[in-house]
Amino acid sequence: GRELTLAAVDLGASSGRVMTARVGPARLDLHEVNRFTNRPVRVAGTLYWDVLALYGGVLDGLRAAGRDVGRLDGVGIDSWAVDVGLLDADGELLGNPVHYRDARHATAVPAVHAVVPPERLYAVTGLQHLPFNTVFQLAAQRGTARLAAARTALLVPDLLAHWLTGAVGAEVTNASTTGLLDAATGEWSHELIDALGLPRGLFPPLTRPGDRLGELTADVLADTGLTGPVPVTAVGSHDTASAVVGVPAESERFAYVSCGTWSLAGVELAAPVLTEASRRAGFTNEAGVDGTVRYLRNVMGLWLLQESQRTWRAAGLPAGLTELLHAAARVPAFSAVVDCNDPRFLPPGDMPARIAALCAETGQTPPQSQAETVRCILDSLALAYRRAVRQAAQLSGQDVDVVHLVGGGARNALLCQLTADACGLPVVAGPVEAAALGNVLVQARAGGAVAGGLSELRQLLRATQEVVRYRPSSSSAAWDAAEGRLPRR
Ligand code: LFR
Repeated sequence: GRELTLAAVDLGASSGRVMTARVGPARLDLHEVNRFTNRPVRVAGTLYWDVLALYGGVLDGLRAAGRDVGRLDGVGIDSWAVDVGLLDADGELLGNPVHYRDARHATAVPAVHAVVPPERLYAVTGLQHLPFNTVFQLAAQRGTARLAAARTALLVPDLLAHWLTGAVGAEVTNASTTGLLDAATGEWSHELIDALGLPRGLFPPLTRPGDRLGELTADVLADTGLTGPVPVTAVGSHDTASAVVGVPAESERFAYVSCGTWSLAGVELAAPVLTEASRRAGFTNEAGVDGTVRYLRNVMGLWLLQESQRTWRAAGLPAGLTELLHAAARVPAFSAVVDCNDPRFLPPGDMPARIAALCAETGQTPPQSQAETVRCILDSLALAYRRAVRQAAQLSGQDVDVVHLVGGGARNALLCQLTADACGLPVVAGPVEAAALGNVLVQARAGGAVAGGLSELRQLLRATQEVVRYRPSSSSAAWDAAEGRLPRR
């Protein structure tokens, strides 16, 4: 294969980035060309994504990529899941996409469950219940002028790809997070769409990672200074799907924690697990690249830490991550632990206060200092990873002998060590940019620069990316005892 120069657009909940990569049979170099803040905006009580600012950041990134590398052989886009932009009959965007942390989505849960019981939703979609799944978001908008005017619903990466190319589609890894995709057929579920009174036409034809979506339009080429044609290729457009491609696993016996604002902890499977036990345990069967299943659970993740830092900064307290982690390492372990997935942690707000309240409720002494709060968050995250990894293995029958921790959290040495200790397994930390790497690998394969399945792509990762290994140290009895303090799940 020849070498290609590719751009990955990777949008996270707190920042977006455009990276360029040179990829060939023995080469995978990634380089950041633009990073921009993703700042949600509350307007009249609703929390929105500022999607035009994000698109502006993408164009700036493509322009910078053109300046850096001359020409691009392709572009791929991934972002967080579930949220959609609605287009009207003229193809105009009907307002900004609403943020999944907006409280209104959850109000539709009882109405949806009255029409399709949770057991049936799970049997069809295999999707974990999250109160903001697209199915609830759309149900919450029933009767609004906006939904009545909507002709096409586009997930965020599909919306950006539409603006870049004109193409309309729904990439399947991300579509699998809507709660409207049939896990058995891999197609939109007309049973659910009809039962909920949604127009079938809202949901565009599915595309798959590796499909050529189109080319940058003449406008975009002029605006970015790039020379055409530049193909836009479907990747695992759900960031977690790309991050799982980016796990440098050696064998199949691995678990992963994709650790960013959210932590997604689980295993990779060949077929979904749709049992009642799995539903009750809150495991999801999201579509992965190459027909794999991402069997995982959402853990509230570094959000707890990010929002704590924001709260402290607003109060005029120092909140630098390095200093906080340093201080937290000196706090005794397990002084207090919380259930990270308590629904009260979902909306933005004062996390230190919420954590203290939860500790008090469970009869523990609430953390007092910033260091104690950070320690409580990290111990609690490690406990949540331990639960998710063990239960994923147990419910799926997949053996696990190593945990790969990828994403920004891989830089957090204390969290990585605690995860190794909690799981009683070695942790391989990195790459930090797993999602962008998974994004360019899928493009590179579609473009003929690399060949093979996920294991060959991962071999290239192992040959080119740095990782850090952590061995489990502390006794598992301490973690068993800490786990006993949490409510059962
Ligand atoms: C991670 C992620 C999760 C999804 C959440 C909300 O960035 O994509 O997988 O559950 O964001 O979309």
